[in-house]
Amino acid sequence: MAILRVNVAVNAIRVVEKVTNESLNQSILDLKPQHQSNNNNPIVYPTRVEQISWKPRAFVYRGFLTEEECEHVISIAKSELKRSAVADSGSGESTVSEVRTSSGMFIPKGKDAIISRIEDKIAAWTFLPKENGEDMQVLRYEPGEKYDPHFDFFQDKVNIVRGGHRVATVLMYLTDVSKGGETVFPSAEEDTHRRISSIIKDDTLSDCAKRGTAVKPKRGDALLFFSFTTQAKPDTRSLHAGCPVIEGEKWSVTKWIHVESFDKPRQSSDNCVDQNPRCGEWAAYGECNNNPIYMLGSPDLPGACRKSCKVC
Ligand SMILES: O=C(O)CCC(=O)C(=O)O
Repeated sequence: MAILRVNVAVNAIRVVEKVTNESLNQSILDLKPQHQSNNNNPIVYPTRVEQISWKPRAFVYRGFLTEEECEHVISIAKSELKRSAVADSGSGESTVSEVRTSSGMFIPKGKDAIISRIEDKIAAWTFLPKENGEDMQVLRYEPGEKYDPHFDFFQDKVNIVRGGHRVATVLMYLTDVSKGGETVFPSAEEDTHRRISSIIKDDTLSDCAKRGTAVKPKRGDALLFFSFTTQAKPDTRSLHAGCPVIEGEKWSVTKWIHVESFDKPRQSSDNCVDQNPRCGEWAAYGECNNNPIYMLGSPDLPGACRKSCKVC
């Protein structure tokens, strides 16, 4: 009798173990990375993000894009590539230059469901509104092609009219590159330990990449960096370059994100109207004095609440 009771108890434990293991397996399955939840809201996984620098603020998200998304972006761009251009720092005009020798094209925002999904994912990761982003730019670099060190914030007054400055950049790698093609930040504040250990760990880095904090292109990975400091000043440490590709081909896609909506053009500065319905309330709280750049504007850009701040 006693043996029977023990057997019953052992079997009961086995049943509990089986149920527990099955539900554990089930919950592990549920935790497997998915890029899209069932209700179409994008999911981002903070644990896949590594901070690579604090000055400038730069982060890499491993496996941000799926294989399907990488292939889709390349297939849209392939037949439409043209030689890349740069913005002239005085006039803001787009000009072809030896500084940047890749080919590229722009994909209109929300072109199809996959592009929209990528844009939703970028907004969810960066916490920056989708409407502040430009159309994505696809780039292809063949061996020898590169983008010399430059800033993503504008130095001219023309390009900031729409959406204000570019505050952040998300650069997504669509292919691995056998050699070269790294994105490098030559002025990043040195974390010597990290720099040395990454060079020792990775002797495949090109000489160009060894001149700063570098990210090696890996299909699906995304690099986010900010061109402004936390004090809202252009961050000169955000200087960055696309190192020459030495072997293979590099495909990437860039999303530049502005401080304000890129979709809704700002009213002209002659127009004395508030840009936000809450301007009156903010002005009453003293925001015209406390937050003058946003409320009143700067020499480059009119503020959003000029009417309520009584400066027009
Ligand atoms: O290709 C790269 O790694 C850099 C690209 C870049 O700097 C840009 O598109 O602004």
